[in-house]
Amino acid sequence: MPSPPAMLLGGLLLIVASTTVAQRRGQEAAGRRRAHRVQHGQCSYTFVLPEPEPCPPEPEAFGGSNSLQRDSPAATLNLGDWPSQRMRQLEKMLENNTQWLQKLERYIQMNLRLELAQAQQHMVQNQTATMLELGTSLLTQTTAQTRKLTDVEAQVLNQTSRMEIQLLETSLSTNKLEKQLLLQGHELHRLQGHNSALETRVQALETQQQAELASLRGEKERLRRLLGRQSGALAGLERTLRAASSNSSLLQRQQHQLLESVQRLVRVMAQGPASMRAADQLFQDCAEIQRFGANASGIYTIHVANVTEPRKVFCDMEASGGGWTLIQRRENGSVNFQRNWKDYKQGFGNPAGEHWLGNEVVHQLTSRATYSLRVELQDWEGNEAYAQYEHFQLGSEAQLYRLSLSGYSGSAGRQSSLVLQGTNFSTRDADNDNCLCKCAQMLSGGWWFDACGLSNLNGIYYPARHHVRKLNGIRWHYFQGPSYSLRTTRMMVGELRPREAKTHSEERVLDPNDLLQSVFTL
Ligand SMILES: *[C@@H]1O[C@H](CO)[C@@H](O)[C@H](O)[C@H]1NC(C)=O
Ligand SMILES: *[C@@H]1O[C@H](CO)[C@@H](O)[C@H](O)[C@H]1NC(C)=O
Ligand SMILES: *[C@@H]1O[C@H](CO)[C@@H](O)[C@H](O)[C@H]1NC(C)=O
Ligand SMILES: *[C@@H]1O[C@H](CO)[C@@H](O)[C@H](O)[C@H]1NC(C)=O
Ligand SMILES: *[C@@H]1O[C@H](CO)[C@@H](O)[C@H](O)[C@H]1NC(C)=O
Ligand SMILES: *[C@@H]1O[C@H](CO)[C@@H](O)[C@H](O)[C@H]1NC(C)=O
Ligand SMILES: *[C@@H]1O[C@H](CO)[C@@H](O)[C@H](O)[C@H]1NC(C)=O
Ligand SMILES: *[C@@H]1O[C@H](CO)[C@@H](O)[C@H](O)[C@H]1NC(C)=O
Ligand SMILES: [Ca+2]
Repeated sequence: MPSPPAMLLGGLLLIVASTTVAQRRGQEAAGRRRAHRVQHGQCSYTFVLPEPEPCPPEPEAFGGSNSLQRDSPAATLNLGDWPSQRMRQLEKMLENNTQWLQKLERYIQMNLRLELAQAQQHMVQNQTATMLELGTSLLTQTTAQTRKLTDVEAQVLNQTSRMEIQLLETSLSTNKLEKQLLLQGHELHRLQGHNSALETRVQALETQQQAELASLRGEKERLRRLLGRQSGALAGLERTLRAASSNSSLLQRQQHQLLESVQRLVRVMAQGPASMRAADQLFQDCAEIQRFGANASGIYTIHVANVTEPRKVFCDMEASGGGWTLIQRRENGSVNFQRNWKDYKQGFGNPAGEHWLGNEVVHQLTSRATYSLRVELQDWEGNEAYAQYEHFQLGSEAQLYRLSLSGYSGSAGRQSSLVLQGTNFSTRDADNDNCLCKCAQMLSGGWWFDACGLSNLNGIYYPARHHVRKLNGIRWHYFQGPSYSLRTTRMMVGELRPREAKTHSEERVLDPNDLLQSVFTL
């Protein structure tokens, strides 16, 4: 690429060249020319300049070919008149031109050389600079590339190292696993060995156990037989035990009774030798109880011989010396006395109130000892009377509870209102009287009816103001007549004693009644 000074130089040369061409044409017309050659580097320039010789003017050709040449010579031409003058003029002009040209040439030559050298230097410098620039840019690019490359390399290295590390790790873990595998294999081998040893041991044990089992079975069989024998023995023992326990309950009862007896004995001992005899047996009647020490009227328990059940009775400890066992009482009509044979046999009512003790008990009682009978009566006017029989005895049921009385005394009439001997007992369902009729059904209750007799203390209880003219009421003929129904009656058995007997009983040391009662009711 040509530098600007070089181009300027080129342009100048072109002008010179064209000028030279125009002059040469003119010179050719004249006839002579001169060639100048300029060598610049590889390029060589040839200048063809006309020789400074006088030549006839050729206005048309001259003026039309070159403007630069037309300026001055044209004017001179217009003024010229002739050839000599003109020639000289032209010569001068030519000379001037030539000089000018020479000067120019020199100048150009000088300038050209300088410019060329400068251009050359510039170009070299520029090229060097560009080269340098290129070099630097290349260098920078190279360095950038190198940096990138190093980065990539580093990354690759990093990855490679990472992979290597991973590989290492995996190889390590693989190694470890291999080792573990090996160890486990060893362990397995060991265990297998152990196992086989154990198996043999187990087999040995099994055989041993089987042997033991067999022996145990034998033992078990033996034991079973033994067990059978023993259970038999046990059953026998159980039977004996049961019998023994029943015996023991029996013993307990006996012990209880013994204890009672002991308690009683202790009390008797405290009272002295007089009552020792009474403690030996259970009390048969109120007289015994009174002799034992009780002096208060009330309910006590008696045990009558040949009568299985103990009986509760009311004991009157005051009337006529006390010790009386009540066998009958009427007082307010609270108990029904219209009953059959069986009821009169067994007894009924409440010992504390109205009641009939029972023919059987009275029979048993009066069969074992001598008894007196005391009958107490009260009418509705408040009068009291009594009838006493020194001996009183009742036959058995087979004897129809036949009545035996003797030794009458009392305030209820000069005579007894009861037939003294041989009167049988009758109820509405047992007609044992001496009448063709049935006295029990006619006169109500159960009694020793004759035909039908002068008394019936088991008749219908009539309240106040209804008690007169009642044949089936509570009657005692020699007290209030044949049709007067009494208010209260009591029949009781005991022993008649003279008045002195009471002082004898007062000498005794007596226990509190409630304590005694609790003992007797056991
Ligand atoms: C040399 O290079 C500079 C810039 O680098 C430019 O301006 C100048 O024209 C150049 N000269 C030549 C002779 O190429
Ligand atoms: C030559 O040219 C110079 C100027 O370039 C001028 O002054 C001088 O008069 C000229 N001489 C002739 C003879 O034309
Ligand atoms: C690899 O490069 C990661 C980030 O990409 C870096 O954390 C790690 O330290 C490098 N490893 C090495 C070995 O240079
Ligand atoms: C139970 O006692 C009676 C006597 O009370 C006796 O004969 C009998 O052998 C006793 N029974 C046993 C199993 O001891
Ligand atoms: C009452 O018992 C005695 C024995 O204690 C006996 O001899 C008698 O026959 C019995 N009487 C009756 C009526 O059972
Ligand atoms: C009869 O007398 C008894 C004992 O005294 C008593 O319990 C009962 O309530 C009396 N009955 C009548 C109806 O008065
Ligand atoms: C009482 O009954 C007996 C029979 O047990 C009889 O022989 C006797 O005659 C009767 N007495 C009277 C007074 O009827
Ligand atoms: C009964 O005996 C007690 C003493 O134990 C005596 O105080 C009381 O008066 C007696 N009662 C009768 C009715 O005898
Ligand atoms: Ca009859």
